[in-house]
Order: sequence, then C-alpha cells, then structure tokens
Amino acid sequence: MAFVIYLLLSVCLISAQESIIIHGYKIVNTFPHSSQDFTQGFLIKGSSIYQSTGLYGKSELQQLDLLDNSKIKSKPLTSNYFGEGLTDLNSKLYQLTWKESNMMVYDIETFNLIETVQYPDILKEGWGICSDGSYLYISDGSNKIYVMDPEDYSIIRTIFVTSLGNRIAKINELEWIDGEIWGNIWYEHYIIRIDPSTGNVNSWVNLNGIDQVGEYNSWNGGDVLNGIAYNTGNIYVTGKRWNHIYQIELEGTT
Ligand code: DDQ
Ligand code: CA
Repeated sequence: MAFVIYLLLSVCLISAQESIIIHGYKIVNTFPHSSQDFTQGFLIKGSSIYQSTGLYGKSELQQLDLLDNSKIKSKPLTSNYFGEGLTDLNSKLYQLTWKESNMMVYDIETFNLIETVQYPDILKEGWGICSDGSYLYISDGSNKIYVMDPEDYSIIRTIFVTSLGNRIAKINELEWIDGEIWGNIWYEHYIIRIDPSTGNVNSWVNLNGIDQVGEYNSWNGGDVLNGIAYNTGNIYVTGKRWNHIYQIELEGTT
C-alpha cells in the first residue's frame, strides 16, 4: 500500500514538473512609440514613460508622454556609452550601460546626474534592471539576476533563473510586478515570470504575433521585443525601434 502511494505521489510530482503555464495575451490599448528609439529600459509612472535608449551616439534618458509619445525631457549619454536598463527607486532613476560598467543615478524630477557608479566586478554587462522598492535587480544577458543594495551598490545575492530545471539565458528588460520579476528574452517573443526567492519561472507569456508587419524596421537588425512596464495594474510592452506600445492583458494557458 505504502509503495502504491509512493508511486502515485512520484508520478504526480513528475507530471507537475513537466508542465508549465504559458499565457496568451490580448491587446487592450495601443500607444505610439518612436521608431528612432532603440528601447533598452522602459517604465511608466502616471502618464509618463521613462525610457533608456541604446546604440552608441544615440543613447538617452527620456521622459515621454504616454498618450502621444511627445518628449517632456531628455538627457543624452556621451557617445562612449550604450544605454541599457532603467528603473526608479526612491525618487531616483538608475540607468545601466551595456559594456561600459557604469550605472548612472539621476534625480527623477530634474534628470540631474547624482552619481556614476562603477559596476561591481561580478557584473560583466548591464542589460535589464528593476526594483522591488528596496533593492535593485540586474540582468547581464545570462540566466543570472543580481540583487544590488542601493546604499553601497554591493551585490547581496545572485538569482539563478531556471524553468523546470533548465537555465533560461539572455534575460533582458525587467519589471517587478506583484512580487515577481518579469523579463523578456532577447530575440524571443517570450516573457518569463520569475519567483525572485527561488529563481524558478512560474509561467511564460507567449507574445507571438504582437509585432505585426511594419512594426519595426528589422528584427535581424536588432529591433526585437524589449520593454515591460507596469503601472497601476496595467501591463505594457514594446520593442527596440517599434512603432507602438501595447497594453496587454494575459489569457490563461494556451
Ligand atoms: N543588448 O541590449 C542585448 C544588451 C545589446 C543589444 C545590442 C544590439 C546591437 C544592434 C546593433 C544594430 C545596429 C544597426
Ligand atoms: Ca521595465
């Protein structure tokens, strides 16, 4: 009897491990986005977008109006910097750079540069960043997400991201959403929803088809899905040099 129960339990556990929820999506609103902007970091607060753009010589920190994409203010990075992820924490904005090992810290109201922080040695590249309101969470293009203390910029923990035991690499733009880290995968149409305490992927969001013809210039030229923002219960996604921002709602398992 005990053996039968053991057998049944292990079958249940194995099958539970082999399936994972993959959400579909529905577009509930569409907003304009500039095809000039190589979006690398993306967040929305109130009616403003805060965006970090990439490419050498074209990288900026921007505040844009969500409704018409008009520029409220912007600050260019010097041409030796390739802008990457962006997040806010305690009235400051934190902007990563790709291979330049520097993070810019700005006053969110004035865009005045407060300081330029040298990456800790463990962080080789800057890709995405988000915050839970206390700490900074930084991806570097691998399956790792580093938890950084904003007081002294030390890395206090490393999260190893796996889905059903498999490492998921190329995690790019991030967003903290209701206790999960959402990250889009570079050159994929997928978002993973990560449990920050374990690194396990709770579920996937399949965004196939969201970039219709004409949405961007060239997927092969780098214009891939990149940018998740969460504001008062609403979820927005966009891409590098995409023409639109999509407000989406998730659908159940597909
Ligand atoms: N990263 O954001 C994934 C970290 C780096 C993206 C670099 C993409 C370069 C594309 C260059 C296209 C030139 C037209
Ligand atoms: Ca984001």
